[in-house]
Amino acid sequence: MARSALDEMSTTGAFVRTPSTFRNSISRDPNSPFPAEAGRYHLYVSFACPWASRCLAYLKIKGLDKAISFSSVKAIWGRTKDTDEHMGWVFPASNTEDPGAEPDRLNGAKSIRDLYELASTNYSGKFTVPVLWDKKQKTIVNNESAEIIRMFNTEFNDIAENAAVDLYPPHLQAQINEVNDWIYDAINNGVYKCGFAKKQEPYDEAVTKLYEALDKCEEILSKQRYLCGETLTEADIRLFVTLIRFDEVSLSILVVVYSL
Ligand SMILES: N[C@@H](CCC(=O)N[C@@H](CS)C(=O)NCC(=O)O)C(=O)O
Repeated sequence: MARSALDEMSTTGAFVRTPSTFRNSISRDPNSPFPAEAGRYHLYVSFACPWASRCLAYLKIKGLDKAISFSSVKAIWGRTKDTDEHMGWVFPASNTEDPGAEPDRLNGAKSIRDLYELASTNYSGKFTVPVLWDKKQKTIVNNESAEIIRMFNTEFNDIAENAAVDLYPPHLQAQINEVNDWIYDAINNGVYKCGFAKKQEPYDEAVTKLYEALDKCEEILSKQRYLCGETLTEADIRLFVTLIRFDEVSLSILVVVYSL
């Protein structure tokens, strides 16, 4: 079982992502296990992470940043425990140690790994961000950004400041799903397939696909304002957060790989 992205390797040296584990849903139904309530949930992110930043973008766009608190880990991985060699996301000891990063005031965790171990005693997967945390049940609700953004889009509309904004409107859902599919494979996950490839061949394959997909985006966006027409949708947010940190993430992967 992979303990970090650095372990997610096929025998051919290609990066193969494992699915997220915590897949509960927040619901607008007050009787559900995780009801949408102001002040109850916390979003743990890394500003370096495009998946986490999707969720952060939604907090701002939907006007949910007062109802759902958030905090960021340090930009660069560190040792998560003194007792083993695992490297991952860690919190700073003070507000001034790393720009934007804050100590974990909610749970006193030293690392994202600590949060997964608080939520589950037998968890054996990766310790990824984003983490959507329930302060009441002291557990992880969901750690899959694609699902978190859908919940933020619809389930909090009774408390969202911008409830009318719908980034996944029914009439565009089929088109959004279709665009998401190729952009996920070639760009969102594609940059990881490039960054974490251990052999030349899977790297070459991923990088070719990545630049072909970027050209396809360029072609679409030279004819229309957004990926699915004239309105901003989920597909644009998912592309934008990967593009905006294209160079920075490549650089931080290099730093991690060379520091191991
Ligand atoms: N499927 C997850 C992926 C999240 C993910 O891969 N996050 C990376 C950072 S960009 C991470 O935290 N990696 C930690 C690790 O590999 O140990 C999602 O979209 O929420």
